[in-house]
Amino acid sequence: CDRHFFGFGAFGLAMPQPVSTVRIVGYGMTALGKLRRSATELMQEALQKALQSTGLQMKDLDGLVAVPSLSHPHFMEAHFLATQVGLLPRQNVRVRTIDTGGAGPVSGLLEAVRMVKAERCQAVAVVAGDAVSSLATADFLARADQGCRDPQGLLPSPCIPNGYDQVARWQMGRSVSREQLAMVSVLMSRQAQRHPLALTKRPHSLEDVLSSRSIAPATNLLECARRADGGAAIIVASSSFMDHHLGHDVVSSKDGAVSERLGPVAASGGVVVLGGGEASGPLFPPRDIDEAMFSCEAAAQSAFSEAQLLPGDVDWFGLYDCYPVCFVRALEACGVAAKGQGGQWVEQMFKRTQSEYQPADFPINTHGGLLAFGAPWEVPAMYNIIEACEQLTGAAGPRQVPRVRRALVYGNGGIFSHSSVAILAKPV
Ligand code: MLC
Repeated sequence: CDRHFFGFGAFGLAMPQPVSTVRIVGYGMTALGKLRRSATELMQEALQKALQSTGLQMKDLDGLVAVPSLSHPHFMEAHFLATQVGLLPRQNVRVRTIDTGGAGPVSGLLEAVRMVKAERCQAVAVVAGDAVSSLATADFLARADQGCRDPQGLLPSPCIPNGYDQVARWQMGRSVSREQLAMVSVLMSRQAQRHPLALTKRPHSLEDVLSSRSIAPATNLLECARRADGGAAIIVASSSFMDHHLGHDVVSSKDGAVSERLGPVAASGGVVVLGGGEASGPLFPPRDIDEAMFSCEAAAQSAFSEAQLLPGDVDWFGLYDCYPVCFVRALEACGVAAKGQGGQWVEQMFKRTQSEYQPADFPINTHGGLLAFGAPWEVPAMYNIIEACEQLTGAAGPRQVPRVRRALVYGNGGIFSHSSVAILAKPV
């Protein structure tokens, strides 16, 4: 019974933790690119890799959250996937589909935490995958436009870039200039150079971005989320379940080298979910844009309040950057930059990272974000979560920011239509 008060105690790794501690204990992801595979295949591969990284098997899961795909949509995506992988039919398994657009992986993480805490699930997978790069452009745009087109037809095709563009032009003159928006893409391309899976293989110059093809009045091609195929998954579990699972594993392991075959997150005791928050906005920008349409501020405030932390307590940020204006607003909403100073903050960082720089100089989106790492529709916030896990467990290699104790991840859905924020920490 004592064991119930110790997280990962059998592994001898951590201090006593209350039984209710919920952790991300593993993750997995596929390659990114034009993969010519279905979204379901990508989800399955990511799920298998996530399970492997925890030493768990499919039979150990009793919960699954999935976000839907654009390329291969299914009625009740989570039920479809759970049936495909043999998780269903089985007693006492709960699965649900969450559609908050690009916020989905963070909403899914928060839902998985609730499933462990309130529904007594022991291990819940959160899975996302999509193949939007393998769709022909016309097909992709027909599907993407359908989701966000406003009934009055104010949003021309491509609706998503045009929707963000309307907000970008509204924001210009308030806290950001046209050049500062373009600098966000340059910054992400610089960060991507340190991640082996990132799609953008060489840094952009400001001129590259400003002279790339115009997609909307103040949005060029290199300022659009970089379309990709890919899948990613995380496993969320209670510390007492993992303690039991790993304890058994240690006993049954012949060579005792359990940690060698586990991923860095499971081997280091998991990443604790300290708090989260969500808030919503309209599906497309209203005719008269004002602050009321944005929701990241409220989501971040809820997350900070639940975690009982302030922005200065966070060492690494994974901020959604589908378009530069989303990133600039996130800087201000999450307290990295003061209100109205987002553009200036970007410009300072642009100058600071012009020559050789350390990950600690710019501890945000160290993988390159949606603009440069890759953006398989609703998957990319999962990359923010995975990068946060790597930073918190010291597994980020050349991207490692020293001494990361707490990380904030933000997912944004639609055209500022939903915000989900989670604050994660390494166990103490
Ligand atoms: C595209 N390219 C990039 C890039 N974007 N390269 C570097 N950085 C970027 N950010 C490259 C492509 O890989 C390709 O290279 C070439 O530029 C042309 O891009 P394309 O996509 O093939 O062009 P096209 O078919 O003409 O379509 C252009 C487009 C489309 C702008 C209409 O790319 C698009 O809609 N992108 C945005 C996707 C999007 O909005 N996602 C959702 C974000 S909102 P090569 O070598 O193959 O020629 C969100 C919230 C939510 O995230 O809820 O989902």
